[in-house]
Amino acid sequence: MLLSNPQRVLVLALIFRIIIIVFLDDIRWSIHARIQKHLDQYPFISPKAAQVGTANATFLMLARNSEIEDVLHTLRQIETSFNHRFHYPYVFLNDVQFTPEFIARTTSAISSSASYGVVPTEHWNHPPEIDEERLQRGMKELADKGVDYGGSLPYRNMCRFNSGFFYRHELLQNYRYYWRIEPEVDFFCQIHDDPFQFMQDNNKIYGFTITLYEFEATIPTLWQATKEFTQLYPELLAESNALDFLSDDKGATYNLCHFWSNFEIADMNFWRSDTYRKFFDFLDAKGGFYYERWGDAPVHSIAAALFAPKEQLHFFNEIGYRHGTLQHCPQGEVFTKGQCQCSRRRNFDYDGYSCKPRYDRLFEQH
Ligand SMILES: Nc1nc2c(ncn2[C@@H]2O[C@H](COP(=O)(O)OP(=O)(O)OP(=O)(O)O)[C@@H](O)[C@H]2O)c(=O)[nH]1
Ligand SMILES: *[C@@H]1O[C@H](CO)[C@@H](O)[C@H](O)[C@H]1NC(C)=O
Ligand SMILES: [Mg+2]
Repeated sequence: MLLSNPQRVLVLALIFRIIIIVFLDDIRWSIHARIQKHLDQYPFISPKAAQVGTANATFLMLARNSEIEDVLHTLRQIETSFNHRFHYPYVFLNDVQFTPEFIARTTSAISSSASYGVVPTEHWNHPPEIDEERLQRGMKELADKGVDYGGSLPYRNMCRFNSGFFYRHELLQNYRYYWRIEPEVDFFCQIHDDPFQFMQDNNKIYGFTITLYEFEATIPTLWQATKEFTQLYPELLAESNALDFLSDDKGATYNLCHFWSNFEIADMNFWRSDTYRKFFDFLDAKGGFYYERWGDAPVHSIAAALFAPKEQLHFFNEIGYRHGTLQHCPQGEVFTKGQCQCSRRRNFDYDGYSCKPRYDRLFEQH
């Protein structure tokens, strides 16, 4: 024996310690690797995002409690394609209180924070000036024609709210840009560049992905009301406006083209402007949101096309998007860069019912 008893104990203790350190380190590394793998699989919970969006912006969804499954579908789509990298907040609005279940499940589905609000009744229900009898007649007429939601009062409330009130909600006061999303929509591509930042950097006020014709039966007098308004306030028309997108005869008649508003990335300061406030109040006083069934899509589109220069509108080609049966699927390099999952053959851009050719022509003249 070279070592005495106490020395042997010391050496053994040292060896033991080395083993423990190496072993523990091993365990530490393996735990670390497992966490990393977990984070890679579920980028939503990654604490160190490569990028974080810094624009003054939020997602906005109006939804009913009963739509929870379709809402979750949309949230997974938007998180996977974009927001797990940018972490923009969400605002959820409803005409009644959201249930604890709706709040818990949506909060769990997102990588950022959310706030939940109720729409004030005076922003939702029809104003007292509306003639009850005429309203009932209007609803019956449209329902008899078989028009979608023709006989629905809640749908009319929703369209009027989305036209003239959402941007006044207290939960939206801290934001300038919003991205409107709806239950049960798809986002097909990886959105690498921040669309909000793009809006801000390029002074855009309205962005869209799909444009099409409106059902004339829902807006028989909307264009007449618009013409009355612009004759009253000709100075509000933007100099290089997009009238040719809305009309094929210099404004005499409306060609029914509009941006599909279930997707919108837009600047609320445009809706908050005196010009738009005047326009909305003028339309609202006509009662067409109720006696007819004016949609927020044609109302927003007409305003954006007439009261802003056409350079402030934007087609978001890189955002592959589906709502219902219509979808925009990027073509060519944009499809590849975005790793898009849509079928390139299913693309509405140049379908017979699309207004995209008219939009393109706005920027081709001279
Ligand atoms: N809270 C609430 N949300 C509503 C109501 N009606 C519509 N919405 C929401 O408003 C948006 C548009 O309504 P939809 O019923 O999808 O109407 P649409 O997109 O024109 O028609 P679809 O093709 O059927 O989807 C969706 O986000 C709905 O969740 C309502 O009465 N209450
Ligand atoms: C964001 O925009 C809103 C509306 O324009 C504005 O009131 C608010 O001050 C802005 N916030 C920041 C941080 O710029
Ligand atoms: Mg919808």
